Amino acid sequence: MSTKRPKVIVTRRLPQAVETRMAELFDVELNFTDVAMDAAALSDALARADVVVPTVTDNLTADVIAAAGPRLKLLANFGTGVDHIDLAAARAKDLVVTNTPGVLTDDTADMVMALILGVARRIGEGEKLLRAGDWRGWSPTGMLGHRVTGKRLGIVGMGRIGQAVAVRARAFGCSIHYHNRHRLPAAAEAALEATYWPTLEAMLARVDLVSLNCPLTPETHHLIDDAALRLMQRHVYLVNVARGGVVDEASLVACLARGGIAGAGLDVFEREPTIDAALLAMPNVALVPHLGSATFEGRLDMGEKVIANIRSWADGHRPPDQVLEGWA
Ligand code: 8YV
Repeated sequence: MSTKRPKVIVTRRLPQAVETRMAELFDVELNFTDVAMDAAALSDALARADVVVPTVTDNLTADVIAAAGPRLKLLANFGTGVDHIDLAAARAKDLVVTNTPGVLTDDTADMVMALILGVARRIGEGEKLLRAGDWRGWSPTGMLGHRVTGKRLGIVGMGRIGQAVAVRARAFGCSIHYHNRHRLPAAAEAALEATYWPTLEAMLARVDLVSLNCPLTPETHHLIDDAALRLMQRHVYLVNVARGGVVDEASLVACLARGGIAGAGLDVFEREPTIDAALLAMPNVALVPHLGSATFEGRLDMGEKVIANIRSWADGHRPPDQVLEGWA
């Protein structure tokens, strides 16, 4: 057992109920300012705690982790993606890393559908028009979008979230295509009537909608680059709820500007919270600020998972959501 009442430092504000429960269970230090920690603040946290609870806004680089204090044993991430944590450095320090998979699957998949519909049916554009007081009334040719029913959806990354997107998209009448490192078991593929594409390139050239649902790893960094974008057909809508770094944003902007694809729905960006000015100006791009898992229910569930991970670690067990080598 590492310690009975571990010193836990939480880097951002969490839902009240989660913070209250943490205060009951742990010697917890909360961040009431909710200001994201810079490298110095993170280093200080890693120097003093047994457990740090980071989020996607904490850049836990190799240097920051290498300088962690001897007390630090666990990085209990509040979130599923751990691309902001240098896992090799964590391993070298014998740190356990945990995340919160499963509980944000449905919310994130819902956001994919919202963005597909948002960009294809021009919801943001329409709302902007109304709010600006510029709507002159219905017209037969006004603000036409594209039908989602019947389209071929290409899912890149067929894990939990990718499969949840497939379930939803089927209900909207889309046919499901996917590319993944591993092919799904035959039964899962049959249930989704999904077509597996061993190569991403071949799939990108054949689909109407693309949804990115893979984690960001060295292998998926800029997976959607200029060459990949040039394979897509001009009527394609690209949706990214994964990580900004999966897409080469500069190439995406250039592609949209030349009409290489019809539009994009983006929840994540390469340099959050900075958004490329060109994207902000494009009417055919639906933009939301990393809201994929942003539901009250989801955040409570994520907090529960973080607590369960810390508790089982403190009790000397392997935490249920330990991120193992080759996590992605
Ligand atoms: C979270 C996410 O809000 O869990 C993830 O990987 O991308 C988001 O939905 C965020 O990561 C919390 O740290």
